[in-house]
Amino acid sequence: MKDTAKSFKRTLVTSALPYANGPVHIGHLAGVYVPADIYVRYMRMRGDDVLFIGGSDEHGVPITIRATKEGVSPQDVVDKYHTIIKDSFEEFGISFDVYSRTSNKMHHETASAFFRKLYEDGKFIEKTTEQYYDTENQQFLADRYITGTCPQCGNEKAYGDQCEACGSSLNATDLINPKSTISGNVPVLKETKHWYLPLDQYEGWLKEWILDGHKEWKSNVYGQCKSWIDAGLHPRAVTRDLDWGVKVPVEGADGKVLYVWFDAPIGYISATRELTPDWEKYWKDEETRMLHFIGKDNIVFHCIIFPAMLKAEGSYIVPENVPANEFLNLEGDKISTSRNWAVWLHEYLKEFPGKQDVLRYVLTANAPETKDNDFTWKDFQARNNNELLAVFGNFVNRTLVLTHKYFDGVIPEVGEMHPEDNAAIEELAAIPGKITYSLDHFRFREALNEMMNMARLGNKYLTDQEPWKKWKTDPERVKTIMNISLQICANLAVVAEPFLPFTAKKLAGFFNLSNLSWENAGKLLAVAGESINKPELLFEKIEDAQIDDQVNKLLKTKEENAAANVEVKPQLENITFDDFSKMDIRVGTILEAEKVAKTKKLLKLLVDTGVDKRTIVSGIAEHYAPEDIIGKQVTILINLAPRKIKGIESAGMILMAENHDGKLCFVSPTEEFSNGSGIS
Ligand code: B3M
Ligand code: ZN
Repeated sequence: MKDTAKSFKRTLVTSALPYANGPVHIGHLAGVYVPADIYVRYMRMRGDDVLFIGGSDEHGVPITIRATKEGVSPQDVVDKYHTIIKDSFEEFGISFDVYSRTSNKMHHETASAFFRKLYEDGKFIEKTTEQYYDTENQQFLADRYITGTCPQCGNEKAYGDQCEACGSSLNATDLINPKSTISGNVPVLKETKHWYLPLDQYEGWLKEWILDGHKEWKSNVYGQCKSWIDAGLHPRAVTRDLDWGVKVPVEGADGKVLYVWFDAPIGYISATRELTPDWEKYWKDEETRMLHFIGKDNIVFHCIIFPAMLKAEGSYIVPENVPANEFLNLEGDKISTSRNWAVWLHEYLKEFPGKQDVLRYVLTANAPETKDNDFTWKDFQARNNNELLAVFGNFVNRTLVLTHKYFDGVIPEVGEMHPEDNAAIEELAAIPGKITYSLDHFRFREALNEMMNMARLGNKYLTDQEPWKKWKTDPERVKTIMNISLQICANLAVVAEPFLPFTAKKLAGFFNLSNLSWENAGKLLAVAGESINKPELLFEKIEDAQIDDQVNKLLKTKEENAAANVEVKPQLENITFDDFSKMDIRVGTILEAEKVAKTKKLLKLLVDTGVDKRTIVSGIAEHYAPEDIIGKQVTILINLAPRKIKGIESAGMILMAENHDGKLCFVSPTEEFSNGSGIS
């Protein structure tokens, strides 16, 4: 990779704008905001000129669908979730320089002006085409208002603009078996005019810029771009027939708004404008390095469509890198807002107060950097108890407590250095460079592991040197041991800052260190003769009960989803009364029951039908034990033609109700009835 840090004057970091249609969850955090925040904190510590841009994406169909569902206006929806998202990011320590929103005036103006510029420069194609229309709701069906089968991968739940299963970007008219998500109806085609960005015209430039020029991009990102470009690009509509969004600012566009993926990335520009009058420096100067932190489902928009827009406009820079992540799953299942299968940030903050860094740690240690990964509550607990607490916390605590015990909290002088002391100092000095290397390559897991290696180094050094055994006999030696341990602690305050900012702040407070700078990492920061403050614990044990609560909460969600997902089969074709009266259904009693040998499902029953006593074979062995059903009254279709099942002649059928999960139960009279009673 190029040594980008040197050839640029400043860095603009953008992080995907979350849709304000729900709160933020751990998938968003692990994929986008935690790595972006680590990176920005690291750059700030290096003294680099960096801006960190965030905001809520408040347009698009996800918002209006949510509004309909909650029975409120789209503005109500975005007001509610923007506030929840913004507050929870802040409490979690995501250190945006600005967290804006796309429903504000600045954004509408910026996005409108951008569109107009392209319009006036003749960069769009104006086309009247047939688009899907829901006649019942009298509305065109854009994006998530329409679903159907993806022509690329066969996923039956692809949206009108994108298939989330294979990542393809689609036009609604590409879908097979399209269906309106509003009414469930099959839509009709109706003519409408839209503006298209001819992506095909940018193919050559994109090839050169990405495929030839950015081979250092992460392989998942580069690979997606390549398959897009290789497949051939097509003009893409950038307007929609919807009423929620940025109005299309040209004549003859009543009732039309900008496509959400046209306006949302411009939100990065609007937010920068909102932050500083100097915004153009960050967007229009080749010496700015722009980085987009996003999840994998956003790659095409940030690597192909937005860059083509910026290129078409003409005065903007394009991203230098797009370190997109794969997805984080939760307990083996895809995270989903609509299925409430998530760990929501605002809930986590309430349920684990003061434990921001634990989640930041776990999400980074487990980050889906090169492949999808899984978050489990057990792993969360283990990483806290066995890593943060047992290694990092334990080392710092022992060092500070012993310093207070032996030296009244005053940092002792170093005496004669032993080889193990020199080795520890050398190792300490080498770690920041390794973290730097990993962060410069957007390898956050690796960087975090190096940070933890510093804590491991300290923990091992202290354990091996056993100052508690030497205090009585060799206090001079203990001074050196404690000095070196304190150097490692103070350094942890520096290198932990990007990853665990709350912990780093506490640690720095013990040493009265201020203005932590990356330049100092690896140096001897604890000054002999200075006092350290009273220690407090950095991490606490997370108990099984807390984890059980979280797991139970998820189990409850699973049950609720299962109940809500009960699919009731549609009614069969009508029959006549004559058809019905052909069925002779009677009350009967089970007299004998036994399992049919070598089968899993079958019971052989002897039943008293009132008419006779007969054998019926029934597929209920997985639902009833033979001994439990003797004497049970049931209903029986007695004139079903007899047939042989496993060599046994079965004369009739016991009627059963079947639940959505396949569970069977008898349909019995609610009080004792005489055998042979008819059912009509
Ligand atoms: N709101 C999509 C998403 O949350 C979208 C990102 C916009 S970034 C400009 O996946
Ligand atoms: Zn697909």
